[in-house]
Amino acid sequence: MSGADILVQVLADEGVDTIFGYSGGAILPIYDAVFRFNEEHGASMPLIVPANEQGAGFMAAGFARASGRVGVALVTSGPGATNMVTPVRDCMADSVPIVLICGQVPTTAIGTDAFQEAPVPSIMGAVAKHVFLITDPAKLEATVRTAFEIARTGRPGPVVLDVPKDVQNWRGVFHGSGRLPIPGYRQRMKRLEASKLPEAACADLFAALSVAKRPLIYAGGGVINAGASAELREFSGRLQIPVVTTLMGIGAVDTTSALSMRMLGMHGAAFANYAVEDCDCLLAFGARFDDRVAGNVAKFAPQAKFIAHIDIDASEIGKVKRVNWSHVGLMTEALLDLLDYAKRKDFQRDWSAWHRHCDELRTKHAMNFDRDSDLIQPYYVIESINKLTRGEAIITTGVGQHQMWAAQYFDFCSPRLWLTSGSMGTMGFGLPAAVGAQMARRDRLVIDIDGDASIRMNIGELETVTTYDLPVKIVVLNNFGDGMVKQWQKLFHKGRLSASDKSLHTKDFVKAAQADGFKFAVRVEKKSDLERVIEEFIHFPGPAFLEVLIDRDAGVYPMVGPGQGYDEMITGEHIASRTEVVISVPDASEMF
Ligand SMILES: Cc1ncc(C[n+]2csc(CCOP(=O)(O)OP(=O)(O)O)c2C)c(N)n1
Ligand SMILES: [Mg+2]
Repeated sequence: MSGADILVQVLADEGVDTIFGYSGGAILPIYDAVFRFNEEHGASMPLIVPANEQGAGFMAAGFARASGRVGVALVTSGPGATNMVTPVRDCMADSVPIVLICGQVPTTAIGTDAFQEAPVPSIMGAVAKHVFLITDPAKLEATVRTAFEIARTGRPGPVVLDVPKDVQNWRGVFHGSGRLPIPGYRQRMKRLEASKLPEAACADLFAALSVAKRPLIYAGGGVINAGASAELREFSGRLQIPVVTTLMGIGAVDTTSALSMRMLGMHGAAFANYAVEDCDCLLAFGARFDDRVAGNVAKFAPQAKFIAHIDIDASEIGKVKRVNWSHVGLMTEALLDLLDYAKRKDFQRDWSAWHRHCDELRTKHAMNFDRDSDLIQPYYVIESINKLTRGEAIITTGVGQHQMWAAQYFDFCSPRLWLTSGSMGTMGFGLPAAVGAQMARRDRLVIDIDGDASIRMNIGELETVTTYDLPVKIVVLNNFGDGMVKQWQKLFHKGRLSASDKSLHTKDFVKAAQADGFKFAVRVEKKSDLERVIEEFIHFPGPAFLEVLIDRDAGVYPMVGPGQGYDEMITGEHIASRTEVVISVPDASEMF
């Protein structure tokens, strides 16, 4: 077989059923091999072609995030590969497994500044979980298989395969098995997989819990990546411990459940942040005390006498916050070990006073906004969509205020429904991620909640939606500019809106969508039209586009400023702040 045929056969063996990518000279043999494979096997590996390789990267990421499977992207050398740098870094930062296959100039031309040559191993080496430059064609088959193994095991991440054209055209024997020897990595994985929580460690954790009066779980994306949401729900439910999640952890527990205290952090719910302020025992599961959560590390969870941390990545333990107890291992197994211990010891505590306190926080400091405003408030848009989708839709976003409003006001009943560029915060993520998610989950309603600036970044992918007739729903919350940037400029730069106001821009989003073949493309300007149009929009059977002209001055609240503690949180006009309101339990330390 040719190297290209071998590579495609390994993809098929790995269960790949969708490839996102853009062709070009240095990758032609593999594109041809995919074509022939599909001819023989009834289009079992469709190629989804974006407008720009960055789109393919975020499609593969959306596919991976929605399904938990490895996303695959296939691009040419030089500019094709460099257009993928942002999605690869984005996947690394959010621990998303993808395999990116890049064409490369022939081995003899590498280093000569050949046509469309780029130093992919050095560029991607800095941003990917791992990069292979395949110079020995005899190792191609094993390397492709190993790339999938590395992408999906341990802390998941992006793996890049740089495949010179002569390696694609080489002819050799397909073995059907075999991987590269990567003994160090495999030993680490084996240790992780075998890691049981020792009885003594369980005893220590439960000893801390037994004296805790206000325990809180702080769950991150690691729980979802590990497929441990069910175990987390069981753990939290059995022990009756409330849960806050990070932006990446949204959906790990059902946000509508009694024990969910929703999202914490810079734009977390006020009640979530107050719960963090008040807790005396914090269990961090698959979370990493990121600066959007612990902007001021010393002031984070100031009353927690005991902090426990479970993570798959040893380098996260103690990286930001010193903890009292830690375990490096698989999340599912760790939670099952803890549950098993709790059952065997019949561990039970009455935390009803703490539950009442959390309920009170939730009621008194509920999310809210100006409901009487004549202008369309973005929160109202999300609430209205949420009334129809009820926590069951896949939501993707761009980056900015709209992203935070979506995180705050949508419900999520299950994991892998909330797809957002968390750590990198990459504008332009939403639309291609929605395409990838819809390819992975044909049965689900997929909605991209986008910003007018974010959608511009990959607006070419509107056409991809209609080309493949994907019933993706796109909402642009148009505030005529980079709203989040404006919010910071108002707060920290005396309102000088340097390069962030777009009120003089002339883009007609509806016409743009129509030009790309959208049969449903509607702009809403009046509040009274909103609910009716949203109903039509959500129930439209094909691709649909909705632009909503929102209050340009709407802000994201609450907000904990960068570097600040939660005690400095501002909650805006419509969410009650604890420093202004008298609550029945003003000093958490005196609660019990
Ligand atoms: C690729 C990229 N460039 C710049 C930024 C910085 N940035 C963060 S939010 C934002 C504004 C986003 O505007 P829009 O998409 O309209 O969302 P809004 O905040 O208005 O809801 C910018 C420029 C970024 N996150 N990503
Ligand atoms: Mg905007």
